[in-house]
Amino acid sequence: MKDTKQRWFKDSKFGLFIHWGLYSLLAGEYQGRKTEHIAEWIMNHLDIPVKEYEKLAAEFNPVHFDAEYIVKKAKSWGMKYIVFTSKHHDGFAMYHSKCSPYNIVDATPFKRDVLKELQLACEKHDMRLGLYYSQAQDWHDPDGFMALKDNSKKNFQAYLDRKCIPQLKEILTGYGKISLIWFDTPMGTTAEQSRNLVSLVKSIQPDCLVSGRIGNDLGDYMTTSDNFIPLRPYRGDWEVPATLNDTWGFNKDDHNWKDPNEVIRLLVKINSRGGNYLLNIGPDALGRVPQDSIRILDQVGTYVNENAGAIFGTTVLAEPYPYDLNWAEFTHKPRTLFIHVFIGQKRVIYLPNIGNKVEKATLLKTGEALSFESQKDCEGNSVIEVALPSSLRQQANYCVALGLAEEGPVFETIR
Ligand code: FHN
Repeated sequence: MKDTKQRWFKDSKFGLFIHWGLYSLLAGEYQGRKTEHIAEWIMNHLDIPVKEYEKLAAEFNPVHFDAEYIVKKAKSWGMKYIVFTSKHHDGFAMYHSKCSPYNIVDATPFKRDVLKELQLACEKHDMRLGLYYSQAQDWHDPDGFMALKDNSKKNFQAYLDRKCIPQLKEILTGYGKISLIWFDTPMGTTAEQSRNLVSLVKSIQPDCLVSGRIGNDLGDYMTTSDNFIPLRPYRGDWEVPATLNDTWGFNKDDHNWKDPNEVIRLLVKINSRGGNYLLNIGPDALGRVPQDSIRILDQVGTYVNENAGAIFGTTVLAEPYPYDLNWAEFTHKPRTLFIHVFIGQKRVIYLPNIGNKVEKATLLKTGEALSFESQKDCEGNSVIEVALPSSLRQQANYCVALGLAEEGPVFETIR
């Protein structure tokens, strides 16, 4: 079990991942060939030579990038931290790096340090900033790893010394307080190398967290597989990195957007099992956030804001509800059980095996008291039945709070 020992991470529940880089310019297609994979991997999957890929920098001019817009949006969606790709696997620094000219200020006509802009916007709006840094894969450096290719001749330590470590020092010293370094795909990183990177981070910013993807089990918290949610509650600190469609970097052909209702449900499911949901946006070549992402997240944000009390500050239940429901998820605070209802057309909420005395029931977003009955069913199980007002019958996505008499177990086991 991993434990960051940091309250902010445990309490965050919801964060914004931003994948943005030169690959956003290609948007999933290079010289008439389309990638079938995640768009930020296009250089690797389509075998674009380094010298050719480098030329993209001269075209990268994202004049619509607006850090403050993004930060304010994230805030309005109820997100508590942002993780931005300071350097992805393609090796291109999205900040003004002094140790590699292959960066957004020196190599593009845009010449703006977008990380600095993001830092200032985060500070202004009281948003935590984390930085993704691809420590092992670097497809631009001859000694950086490249998945799916032969790495046997590479001197990985030389790459670490020449680029990775100096760049980490830059992002940890030049951009204010960094709450998290989001390492990724450790591949052949040795335990000693992972340890050294962790020590480096902590020596510069002792409170900065390190993601589970540093490798060798040295992260401060557990990072799940992309878009995968643990089946059971996990008591340590953890996070699910997730997409809104099927790519991280912008792909003009990927319209497989998740339904906002599904995203709400995933958020609550992750939170109820004790994790944070780090949900991605992939701005395009001009720095615009796809309208579909905004549309989905605006709806999710409405749910989060209306039901913030059932999301933030919640703790994992000692025992999950003993039945598998397709219409609800539960979160919990001492003496309160929150029932998040995801389908409409319900007349009552009927739940067997609530093993704690229910003292009151309220509709969370309005505070309206709801009438309820506690009884025993024919099998002797405790049952709670909450009457829903007719105004709710056409609605999905609302939360009912049950006030409980005791701090003890919430549910009865099935007999
Ligand atoms: O290869 C990366 C991928 O491009 C993306 O950054 C995700 C985010 O979790 N991490 C890696 C794959 O797991």
